[in-house]
Amino acid sequence: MVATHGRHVVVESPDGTRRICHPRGKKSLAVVGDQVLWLASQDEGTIEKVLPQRNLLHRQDEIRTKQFAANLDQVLVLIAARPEFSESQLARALIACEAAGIKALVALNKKDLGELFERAWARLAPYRDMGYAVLPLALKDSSDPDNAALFRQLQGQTTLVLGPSGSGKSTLINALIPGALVQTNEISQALNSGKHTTTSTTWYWVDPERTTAIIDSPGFQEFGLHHVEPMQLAQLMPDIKAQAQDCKFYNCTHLHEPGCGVLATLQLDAKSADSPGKISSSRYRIYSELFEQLSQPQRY
Ligand SMILES: Nc1nc2c(ncn2[C@@H]2O[C@H](COP(=O)(O)OP(=O)(O)OP(=O)(O)O)[C@@H](O)[C@H]2O)c(=O)[nH]1
Ligand SMILES: [Mg+2]
Ligand SMILES: [Zn+2]
Repeated sequence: MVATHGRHVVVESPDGTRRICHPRGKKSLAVVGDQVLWLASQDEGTIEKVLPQRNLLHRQDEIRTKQFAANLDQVLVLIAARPEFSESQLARALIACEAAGIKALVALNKKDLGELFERAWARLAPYRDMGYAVLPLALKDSSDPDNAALFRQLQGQTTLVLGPSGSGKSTLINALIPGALVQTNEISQALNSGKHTTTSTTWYWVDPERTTAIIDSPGFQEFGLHHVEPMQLAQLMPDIKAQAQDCKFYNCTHLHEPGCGVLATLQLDAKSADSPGKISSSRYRIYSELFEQLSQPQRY
């Protein structure tokens, strides 16, 4: 399954030919990356069966839109120096990847924006420290060696590109596949007008041998994590997880308990400004806010 357009989808056969298919009932609702069995009906087709998935990434946001992709090798969370990224949304995307058991890397685009870039890069320090690959990017400058470093990480993999609107996801597809001609959003001309913004998730082959795949997706504003249990959360945040090993209670929420390894680390950090390998105040705030949110009864 290589694309979704509302109710119908595009399916690619092993020989590379593509055709429009319609799901047959709820059970055959497929997402990009799914392997499906389909039956021809004239020049279109119906999806008869979705084969078992190796993994599935999903989110649910306030307006209830779900986006999915399945059978991924990795997720690239692409953010940029402008628009300024929300750390909370970045953290949520990474938590969703951990929950789905999918490797994630982070790239910060628009290196040409000088001080804005430097500031954004500094905000990513906790993510480097907790073990994520965080790569600089300059997609506007095709000769920049940092781009080549990222492209190497994509080789031979199936990668879903996730990120807020305007970070350069479609620009990345165009840089990797010169013939793709994906429409990109020129924010300078049409700020927030939604012009040429990506509206559907689409699979692209990077090489003619079809060994490297990259999946473009619409930008997200909200990254809902309704499927994560609050007590699961600490295990999905590597920096919190590392300190939670020391908690006195096995069911510690890391919010108020005595003998909590996470709270102890925060107190230490407050005294010595940059003790490495610890938990930043913004990360802990994100943890506690998310814990609270996920503990509320579902609003929908
Ligand atoms: N300054 C600068 N601008 C860039 C760079 N890379 C991409 N852009 C611009 O950023 C804008 C948004 O790029 P897109 O590729 O459309 O962003 P997107 O992530 O696909 O956005 P959505 O489809 O809305 O989710 C465009 O105007 C690009 O030309 C860069 O390295 N530097
Ligand atoms: Mg796009
Ligand atoms: Zn604790």
